[in-house]
Amino acid sequence: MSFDLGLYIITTAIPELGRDHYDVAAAAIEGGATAIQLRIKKRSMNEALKIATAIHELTREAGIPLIINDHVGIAMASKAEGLHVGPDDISVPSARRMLGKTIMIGKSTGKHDEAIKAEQESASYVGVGPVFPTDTKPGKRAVGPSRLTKVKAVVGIPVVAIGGIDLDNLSECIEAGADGVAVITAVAMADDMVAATMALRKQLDKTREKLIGAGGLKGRK
Ligand code: TZP
Ligand code: MG
Repeated sequence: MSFDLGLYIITTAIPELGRDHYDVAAAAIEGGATAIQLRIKKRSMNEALKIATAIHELTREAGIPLIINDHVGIAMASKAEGLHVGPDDISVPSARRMLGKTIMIGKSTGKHDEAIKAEQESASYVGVGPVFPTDTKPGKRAVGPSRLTKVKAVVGIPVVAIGGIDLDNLSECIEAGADGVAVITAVAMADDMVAATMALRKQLDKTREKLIGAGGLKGRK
């Protein structure tokens, strides 16, 4: 099955705003997210699985994929549609052996050679970033939208831009070659998370239409 990773919203908990992963996921789905990632860091596996299961009900109903960050066991137990791993997590080949052929496995990459390797190792998509500076990954150097163009030129799998993406720079990422954008802060910290997601979705659709009109969406996943 192929999924649209165009507006890929990543959950987080913002206790000071009374928001937990479920609230972010629910609002993002209502606003038109095309994929949800559960990025849960400081919870017991038991609690994480409960949250994954609850969010999975929502994503299933919406017909969009749930992707689990880091935890292969939770991806397996929740029967999520995807797993996302970074350089310090389980390798793509090991995750693929455990989860099977059909699940989506995403890999965070910085440079184009890492993206090529990820595709060779059976990754389903690559996350590229941080594209712009972001407080979510403090101290990590931004690679800029030109990196998206470079990676897109050398892989056949979808390229998802991540890091500091908001309404003002989303189009730049898509125009540079990204198939989609992954967003935390611009949704989770918004006054109105549903409205913020809707605005991002509208901008994504508008940019895609413009590129299709210009013949520039060929080969996008
Ligand atoms: N990986 C690279 S940048 C990033 C991750 C998880 C953070 C993206 O979050 P934000 O808040 O949308 O910049
Ligand atoms: Mg990770």
